[in-house]
Amino acid sequence: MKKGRLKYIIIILIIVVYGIGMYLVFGVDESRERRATTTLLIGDETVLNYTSRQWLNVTSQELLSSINWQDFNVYIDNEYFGNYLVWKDDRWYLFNQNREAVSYQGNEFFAYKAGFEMDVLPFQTTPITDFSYANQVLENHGLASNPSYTLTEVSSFDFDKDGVNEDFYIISNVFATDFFPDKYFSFVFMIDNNSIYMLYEDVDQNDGVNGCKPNLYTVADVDDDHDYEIVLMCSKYSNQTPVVMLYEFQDNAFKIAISNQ
Ligand SMILES: [Ca+2]
Ligand SMILES: [Ca+2]
Repeated sequence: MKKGRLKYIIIILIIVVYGIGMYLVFGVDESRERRATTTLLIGDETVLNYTSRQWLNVTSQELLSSINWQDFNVYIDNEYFGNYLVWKDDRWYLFNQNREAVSYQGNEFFAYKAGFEMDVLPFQTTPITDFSYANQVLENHGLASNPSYTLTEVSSFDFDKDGVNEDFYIISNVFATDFFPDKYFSFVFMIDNNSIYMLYEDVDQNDGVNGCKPNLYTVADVDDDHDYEIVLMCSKYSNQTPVVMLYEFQDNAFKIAISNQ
Protein backbone atom coordinates (compact mmCIF):
# COMPACT_ATOMS: atom_id res chain seq x y z
CA MET A 1 0.00 0.00 0.00
CA LYS A 2 1.30 3.45 -0.87
CA LYS A 3 2.30 5.62 2.10
CA GLY A 4 0.05 8.53 0.99
CA ARG A 5 -3.04 6.35 0.85
CA LEU A 6 -2.34 4.87 4.29
CA LYS A 7 -2.07 8.40 5.69
CA TYR A 8 -5.52 9.25 4.28
CA ILE A 9 -7.05 6.10 5.75
CA ILE A 10 -5.59 6.89 9.20
CA ILE A 11 -6.90 10.49 9.04
CA ILE A 12 -10.38 9.30 8.04
CA LEU A 13 -10.33 6.70 10.82
CA ILE A 14 -9.38 9.37 13.38
CA ILE A 15 -12.23 11.62 12.17
CA VAL A 16 -14.73 8.75 12.36
CA VAL A 17 -13.61 7.70 15.87
CA TYR A 18 -13.68 11.34 17.01
CA GLY A 19 -17.17 11.77 15.56
CA ILE A 20 -18.48 8.65 17.31
CA GLY A 21 -16.88 9.80 20.57
CA MET A 22 -18.46 13.27 20.38
CA TYR A 23 -21.82 11.74 19.53
CA LEU A 24 -21.64 9.40 22.53
CA VAL A 25 -20.62 12.24 24.86
CA PHE A 26 -23.01 14.97 23.69
CA GLY A 27 -25.42 13.66 21.13
CA VAL A 28 -27.15 10.58 22.56
CA ASP A 29 -29.76 12.26 24.76
CA GLU A 30 -30.40 14.97 22.20
CA SER A 31 -30.78 12.54 19.35
CA ARG A 32 -33.00 10.29 21.49
CA GLU A 33 -35.24 13.28 22.07
CA ARG A 34 -35.16 14.24 18.38
CA ARG A 35 -36.01 10.68 17.34
CA ALA A 36 -38.75 10.25 19.91
CA THR A 37 -42.27 10.10 18.54
CA THR A 38 -45.27 9.39 20.67
CA THR A 39 -49.04 9.71 20.89
CA LEU A 40 -50.60 10.21 24.32
CA LEU A 41 -54.24 9.56 25.19
CA ILE A 42 -55.03 11.58 28.31
CA GLY A 43 -58.50 11.03 29.72
CA ASP A 44 -61.34 10.69 27.25
CA GLU A 45 -60.92 14.07 25.60
CA THR A 46 -57.27 14.75 24.92
CA VAL A 47 -54.82 13.34 22.38
CA LEU A 48 -51.31 14.81 22.15
CA ASN A 49 -48.77 13.91 19.50
CA TYR A 50 -45.01 14.47 19.62
CA THR A 51 -42.91 14.33 16.45
CA SER A 52 -39.62 16.04 15.50
CA ARG A 53 -39.61 17.81 18.88
CA GLN A 54 -43.00 19.41 18.18
CA TRP A 55 -46.16 18.86 20.20
CA LEU A 56 -49.57 18.81 18.55
CA ASN A 57 -52.96 18.86 20.25
CA VAL A 58 -54.81 16.43 17.96
CA THR A 59 -58.34 17.61 17.22
CA SER A 60 -58.92 16.58 13.59
CA GLN A 61 -61.56 13.84 13.40
CA GLU A 62 -59.61 12.11 10.68
CA LEU A 63 -56.47 11.84 12.80
CA LEU A 64 -58.47 10.82 15.86
CA SER A 65 -60.26 8.07 13.91
CA SER A 66 -56.92 6.76 12.66
CA ILE A 67 -56.05 5.88 16.27
CA ASN A 68 -58.88 3.32 16.45
CA TRP A 69 -57.64 -0.30 16.58
CA GLN A 70 -54.06 0.72 17.19
CA ASP A 71 -52.34 -0.84 20.19
CA PHE A 72 -51.39 1.38 23.15
CA ASN A 73 -49.78 0.86 26.55
CA VAL A 74 -52.59 1.66 28.94
CA TYR A 75 -52.37 2.98 32.51
CA ILE A 76 -55.39 3.24 34.80
CA ASP A 77 -55.09 5.38 37.92
CA ASN A 78 -51.31 5.50 37.44
CA GLU A 79 -50.87 1.73 37.28
CA TYR A 80 -49.89 -0.21 34.18
CA PHE A 81 -52.96 -2.03 32.88
CA GLY A 82 -51.62 -3.64 29.70
CA ASN A 83 -51.15 -3.32 25.96
CA TYR A 84 -54.52 -3.10 24.22
CA LEU A 85 -56.20 -2.03 21.02
CA VAL A 86 -58.09 1.21 21.64
CA TRP A 87 -61.33 2.43 20.17
CA LYS A 88 -62.94 5.80 20.84
CA ASP A 89 -66.59 6.52 21.40
CA ASP A 90 -67.86 8.45 24.44
CA ARG A 91 -64.71 7.08 26.13
CA TRP A 92 -61.74 4.90 25.19
CA TYR A 93 -62.74 1.27 24.88
CA LEU A 94 -60.10 -1.46 25.11
CA PHE A 95 -59.79 -4.75 23.22
CA ASN A 96 -57.30 -7.60 23.34
CA GLN A 97 -55.50 -8.85 20.21
CA ASN A 98 -58.55 -11.03 19.36
CA ARG A 99 -60.66 -7.88 19.44
CA GLU A 100 -62.54 -9.03 22.54
CA ALA A 101 -63.62 -6.16 24.78
CA VAL A 102 -61.65 -5.64 28.00
CA SER A 103 -63.37 -3.63 30.72
CA TYR A 104 -61.60 -1.38 33.21
CA GLN A 105 -62.50 0.50 36.36
CA GLY A 106 -60.92 3.73 37.50
CA ASN A 107 -61.00 7.40 36.71
CA GLU A 108 -57.63 8.27 35.25
CA PHE A 109 -57.02 6.87 31.79
CA PHE A 110 -53.56 7.38 30.27
CA ALA A 111 -52.15 5.55 27.28
CA TYR A 112 -49.18 5.94 24.99
CA LYS A 113 -47.90 4.56 21.74
CA ALA A 114 -44.23 5.34 21.08
CA GLY A 115 -41.09 4.20 19.35
CA PHE A 116 -39.51 3.73 22.79
CA GLU A 117 -40.46 2.25 26.14
CA MET A 118 -41.78 5.15 28.19
CA ASP A 119 -40.68 5.62 31.80
CA VAL A 120 -43.99 6.25 33.61
CA LEU A 121 -43.54 6.93 37.31
CA PRO A 122 -46.19 5.57 39.69
CA PHE A 123 -46.95 7.83 42.67
CA GLN A 124 -49.32 8.03 45.63
CA THR A 125 -51.40 11.01 46.72
CA THR A 126 -52.18 11.73 50.38
CA PRO A 127 -53.96 14.56 52.23
CA ILE A 128 -51.72 17.46 53.30
CA THR A 129 -50.91 17.45 57.02
CA ASP A 130 -48.31 20.27 57.14
CA PHE A 131 -49.83 23.48 55.73
CA SER A 132 -46.78 25.74 56.13
CA TYR A 133 -45.96 25.82 52.40
CA ALA A 134 -49.63 26.15 51.50
CA ASN A 135 -49.93 29.15 53.81
CA GLN A 136 -46.78 30.67 52.35
CA VAL A 137 -48.21 30.42 48.81
CA LEU A 138 -51.55 31.90 49.91
CA GLU A 139 -49.81 34.81 51.65
CA ASN A 140 -47.62 35.42 48.57
CA HIS A 141 -50.87 35.91 46.63
CA GLY A 142 -52.47 38.20 49.20
CA LEU A 143 -54.84 35.49 50.46
CA ALA A 144 -55.59 34.67 54.10
CA SER A 145 -53.86 31.69 55.75
CA ASN A 146 -55.75 28.58 56.84
CA PRO A 147 -58.82 29.07 54.61
CA SER A 148 -61.55 26.53 53.96
CA TYR A 149 -60.40 24.19 51.20
CA THR A 150 -62.10 21.87 48.77
CA LEU A 151 -58.83 20.13 47.88
CA THR A 152 -55.55 19.58 49.77
CA GLU A 153 -53.29 16.87 48.37
CA VAL A 154 -49.59 16.11 48.29
CA SER A 155 -47.69 13.61 46.15
CA SER A 156 -44.10 12.66 46.86
CA PHE A 157 -41.71 11.27 44.26
CA ASP A 158 -38.18 11.73 42.94
CA PHE A 159 -38.91 14.08 40.04
CA ASP A 160 -35.30 15.10 39.31
CA LYS A 161 -33.84 11.61 39.98
CA ASP A 162 -31.35 12.80 42.62
CA GLY A 163 -32.39 10.11 45.11
CA VAL A 164 -34.50 12.49 47.24
CA ASN A 165 -38.27 12.90 46.82
CA GLU A 166 -39.82 16.22 45.86
CA ASP A 167 -43.29 17.09 47.20
CA PHE A 168 -46.05 18.25 44.83
CA TYR A 169 -48.83 20.16 46.57
CA ILE A 170 -52.31 20.84 45.25
CA ILE A 171 -54.56 23.26 47.11
CA SER A 172 -57.88 24.71 45.97
CA ASN A 173 -61.17 26.09 47.24
CA VAL A 174 -63.12 25.93 43.94
CA PHE A 175 -66.68 24.57 43.69
CA ALA A 176 -67.32 24.98 47.41
CA THR A 177 -70.81 23.97 48.52
CA ASP A 178 -70.82 24.61 52.28
CA PHE A 179 -68.92 27.93 52.24
CA PHE A 180 -68.63 30.78 49.74
CA PRO A 181 -65.26 32.52 49.47
CA ASP A 182 -64.98 35.94 47.76
CA LYS A 183 -62.04 34.68 45.79
CA TYR A 184 -61.37 31.21 44.52
CA PHE A 185 -57.83 29.85 44.19
CA SER A 186 -56.07 26.79 42.79
CA PHE A 187 -52.34 26.18 43.16
CA VAL A 188 -50.05 23.34 42.18
CA PHE A 189 -46.43 23.65 43.25
CA MET A 190 -43.34 21.57 43.89
CA ILE A 191 -41.16 21.86 46.99
CA ASP A 192 -37.50 21.01 46.44
CA ASN A 193 -34.89 22.04 49.03
CA ASN A 194 -37.46 24.29 50.75
CA SER A 195 -38.02 26.28 47.53
CA ILE A 196 -41.40 26.68 45.85
CA TYR A 197 -41.64 25.91 42.12
CA MET A 198 -45.07 26.88 40.76
CA LEU A 199 -46.80 24.80 38.09
CA TYR A 200 -50.31 26.20 38.21
CA GLU A 201 -51.71 29.29 39.89
CA ASP A 202 -55.18 30.71 39.40
CA VAL A 203 -56.91 33.28 41.63
CA ASP A 204 -60.06 35.21 40.73
CA GLN A 205 -63.42 36.44 41.97
CA ASN A 206 -65.55 33.46 42.92
CA ASP A 207 -68.97 32.90 41.37
CA GLY A 208 -69.20 29.32 42.60
CA VAL A 209 -68.77 27.58 39.25
CA ASN A 210 -65.67 29.25 37.75
CA GLY A 211 -62.05 28.17 38.06
CA CYS A 212 -60.98 24.54 37.84
CA LYS A 213 -59.90 21.75 40.14
CA PRO A 214 -56.34 20.56 39.38
CA ASN A 215 -55.18 16.99 39.50
CA LEU A 216 -51.65 15.60 39.13
CA TYR A 217 -52.44 13.13 36.38
CA THR A 218 -49.28 11.48 35.04
CA VAL A 219 -45.53 11.69 35.62
CA ALA A 220 -43.58 10.28 32.68
CA ASP A 221 -40.57 10.88 30.44
CA VAL A 222 -42.76 11.45 27.41
CA ASP A 223 -39.94 12.55 25.03
CA ASP A 224 -37.36 9.94 26.11
CA ASP A 225 -34.69 12.48 27.13
CA HIS A 226 -34.33 11.00 30.67
CA ASP A 227 -36.15 13.92 32.36
CA TYR A 228 -39.71 13.52 33.63
CA GLU A 229 -42.58 15.64 32.38
CA ILE A 230 -45.83 16.19 34.29
CA VAL A 231 -49.40 16.01 33.03
CA LEU A 232 -51.82 18.15 34.98
CA MET A 233 -55.57 17.95 34.44
CA CYS A 234 -57.81 20.75 35.64
CA SER A 235 -61.51 19.82 35.84
CA LYS A 236 -64.07 22.50 35.21
CA TYR A 237 -67.56 22.73 36.63
CA SER A 238 -70.18 20.35 35.22
CA ASN A 239 -69.31 18.48 32.02
CA GLN A 240 -67.04 21.02 30.33
CA THR A 241 -63.88 19.55 28.83
CA PRO A 242 -61.09 19.52 31.43
CA VAL A 243 -57.91 21.50 30.74
CA VAL A 244 -54.89 19.25 30.14
CA MET A 245 -51.42 20.75 30.47
CA LEU A 246 -48.11 18.99 29.83
CA TYR A 247 -45.26 20.56 31.84
CA GLU A 248 -41.54 20.29 31.35
CA PHE A 249 -38.96 21.52 33.82
CA GLN A 250 -36.47 23.81 32.07
CA ASP A 251 -34.07 26.50 33.35
CA ASN A 252 -35.20 25.90 36.93
CA ALA A 253 -38.92 26.45 36.23
CA PHE A 254 -41.99 24.58 35.04
CA LYS A 255 -43.20 25.47 31.55
CA ILE A 256 -46.24 24.29 29.63
CA ALA A 257 -45.05 22.40 26.54
CA ILE A 258 -48.58 21.85 25.19
CA SER A 259 -52.15 22.25 26.39
CA ASN A 260 -55.44 21.03 24.94
CA GLN A 261 -57.01 24.53 25.18
CA1 LIG B 1 -35.34 14.50 43.80
CA1 LIG C 1 -38.53 14.07 29.14
